[in-house]
Amino acid sequence: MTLVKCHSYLLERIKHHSASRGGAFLPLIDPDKQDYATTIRIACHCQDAGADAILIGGSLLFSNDLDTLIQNIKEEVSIPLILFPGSSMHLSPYADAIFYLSLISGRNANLLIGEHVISAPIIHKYQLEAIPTGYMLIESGRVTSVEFVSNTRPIPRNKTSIAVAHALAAEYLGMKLIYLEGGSGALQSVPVEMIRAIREVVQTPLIVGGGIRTPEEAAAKVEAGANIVVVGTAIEQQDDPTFVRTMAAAVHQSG
Ligand code: 1GP
Repeated sequence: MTLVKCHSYLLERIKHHSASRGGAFLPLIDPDKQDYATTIRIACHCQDAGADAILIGGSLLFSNDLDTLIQNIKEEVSIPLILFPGSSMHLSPYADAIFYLSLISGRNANLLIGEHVISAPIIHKYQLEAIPTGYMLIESGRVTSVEFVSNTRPIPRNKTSIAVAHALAAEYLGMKLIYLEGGSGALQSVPVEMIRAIREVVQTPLIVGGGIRTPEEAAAKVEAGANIVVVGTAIEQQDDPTFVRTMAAAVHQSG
C-alpha cells in the first residue's frame, strides 16, 4: 500500500463494520513470542479468520530480522501489516504503515517526541505511512512490560475523567487514532465505563487492546464504543484458527 492508503483503509473498515454495530479486528503478533514459522502461520490464521489488518511489534523486539519476517509474511498474507513499535528501532520499509505512537498518558518526553525525531527521517526514506496515534496506558492490575519499559505511570482505571481529558487533548492535537492500552497480557482490560465516557466526547476512532482474552470481552469493548479491537497474547497462546475466527466474529458482530 502507498502513503495514506492504510489510514483510509482502516476508516473504511470501521465504517463497514459499524453497519452491523461491530468494529475492526487487528490481531497483534509479537515476533519475540514464537519462531518465524509460527508467526507466519498465525498471520495466515488471522487473515483466514477475517482480520482487517495485522499489527507487528511489542515493547521490546529481540528478533533481529524484522525485514525478512515481514517480507515472508507478505508472501502469504495480503491484508495490511502495520508496525506497532516499541521504539524508533522497530522500523521496516516492507510494512504498509506504522502506528506513530505518542505515549500521551505519560510524561516521558522521549516517548512524546524524542523517538519520533529519531525515526522520522527513516520513515520518510522508507516512504512508510505514519498514522499519528495518541497512545494511552491504562492501569490494568499489575505492572506490564510497556509500563516498565516506558517508565511512565498508567492512568488509574477508576479515573475516567482523567482519561477523557487525555483523549480530548489527543483529538485537539490532531491524532488520527486513540489507542487505549491495558498492556500486553494485562490482568484487567480497559474498563468499558472508560471507553463509553471517552466515546461520548471524542470523534477520533478508538482502539482498545491489552488483556482481552475472550470473544465476549472483545464484543463488550465494541459495544462500549471501541472502533478497533487488538488481541495479541490470547491468539498466540491458543494458536487455534477456530479461536481467531470466533474473536473476529465477536468484534465484527457478525456471529
Ligand atoms: C498490547 O494491546 C495489545 O499492546 C495486545 O494485548 O497481548 O494482552 O492481547 P494482549
